[in-house]
Amino acid sequence: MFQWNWDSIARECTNFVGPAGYGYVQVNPPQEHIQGDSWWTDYQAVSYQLTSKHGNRDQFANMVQACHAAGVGVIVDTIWNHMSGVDSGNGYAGSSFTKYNYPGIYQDSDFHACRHGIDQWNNATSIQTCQLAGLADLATEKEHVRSRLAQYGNDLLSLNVDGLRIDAAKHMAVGDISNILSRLNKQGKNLYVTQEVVYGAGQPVTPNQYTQMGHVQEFRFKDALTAAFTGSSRLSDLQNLDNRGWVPSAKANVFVANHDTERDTHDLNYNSPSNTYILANIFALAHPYGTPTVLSSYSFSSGDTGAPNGGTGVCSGNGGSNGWLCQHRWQAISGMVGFRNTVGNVDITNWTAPAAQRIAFGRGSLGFVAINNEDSEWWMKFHTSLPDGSYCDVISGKRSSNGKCNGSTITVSQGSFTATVPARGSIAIHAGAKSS
Ligand code: LAG
Ligand code: CA
Repeated sequence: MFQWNWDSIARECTNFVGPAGYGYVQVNPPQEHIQGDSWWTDYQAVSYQLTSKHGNRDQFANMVQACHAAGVGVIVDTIWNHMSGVDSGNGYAGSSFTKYNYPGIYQDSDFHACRHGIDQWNNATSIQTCQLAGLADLATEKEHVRSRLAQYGNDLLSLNVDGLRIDAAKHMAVGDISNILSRLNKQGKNLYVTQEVVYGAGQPVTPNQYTQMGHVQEFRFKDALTAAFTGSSRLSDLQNLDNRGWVPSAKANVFVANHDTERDTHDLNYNSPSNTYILANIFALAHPYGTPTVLSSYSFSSGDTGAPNGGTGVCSGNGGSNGWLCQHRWQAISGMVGFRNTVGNVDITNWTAPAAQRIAFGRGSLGFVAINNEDSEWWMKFHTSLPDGSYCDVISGKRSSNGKCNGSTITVSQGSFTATVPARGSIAIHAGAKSS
């Protein structure tokens, strides 16, 4: 829920995120940050007071409670690698600071001696002890730093958060992250950890090195989807993703876009032509590889611009307004959340790819999806293990409370069905959305 404020996330958990079946919401960094209108002030930490442009400590705690009441966990974007990049100022809550000196928290000696940007991407020491984007790099091997970062983590846990997205994990040594995590008072809680380790060809710090601590974000999945949906590689080659040297499926956190990549013209985002962004999200939610994250964000013309509407997210029906996109509500995406919750981790069955940009597959007897990334309709007889019956296509609509589909209805008979998959479109059916 990129740049949504705490009060509006609380409402959205109740109104949509919980009922739709999402497991967690991921929220932006809640700690005090530098002042400014752009969204990325979030990533320049100044203190660990939970006062940020997204809300205060009480609002944060209230959000966690509301999301829990709706059956949704809260994952916090957690900055352990660095503090601010700007030289001095007052933070959002008023704390005064200079770069390398955050009164009562850190002093100069708590930062790595490398005082310039990362300049050797073939050298782990440069990647992990120099400055990512010029941000003061914490000496995460030091006792004081580790204990202060763990104290922050424990404060979040005391407010009942359920998971951490470890920002810039690649820029911290594995031993530093595991040490800090070992200090957290989990009290029996199964804390979800996902680490941001951007794969870079030939680099010495790799996503696979981080799997012992939790999930790792597998950016090669996003790269492969971007290549396939833009036609520079074949969608039909994406059946098996477990044999490519990527993070093992059980450790991979995958996505089509995050808040950084949606600002990169080489990647897919909500403006991508030919419905490719939606089709790629359908694929990510349908394919068993990894644990998917759906980005919900706002439209922008400049990459720096902060959230619209004062950070209060606004959605209704299957979309958003006031600048908010509300991707999590888009029919195809929320429909596929239901699909994924129904199929669980059942393997792919009945894979068929009659053309490079046309694929269809089942998930055993629980679901079936077809994706047509061509500009013409695809009519086909599909073989499926779904039991005979009528199913709601969850891409074009929902199953209403009266059991009818408000999109198209697909009838499976004796292990097959015929359907027309729209140009640059998809159909998906599953055992949790049968029509009566
Ligand atoms: C991340 N993951 O490792 C975040 O996902 C990413 O959004 C963060 O960068 C980055 N690491 C640091 O936490 C964002 C913006 C940067 C921005 C940075 C700090 O993408 O553009 O840098 O947050 O606010 C900005 C300026 C830079 C400047 C820097 C330091 O854009 O030009 O050097 O601030 O003052
Ligand atoms: Ca570092």
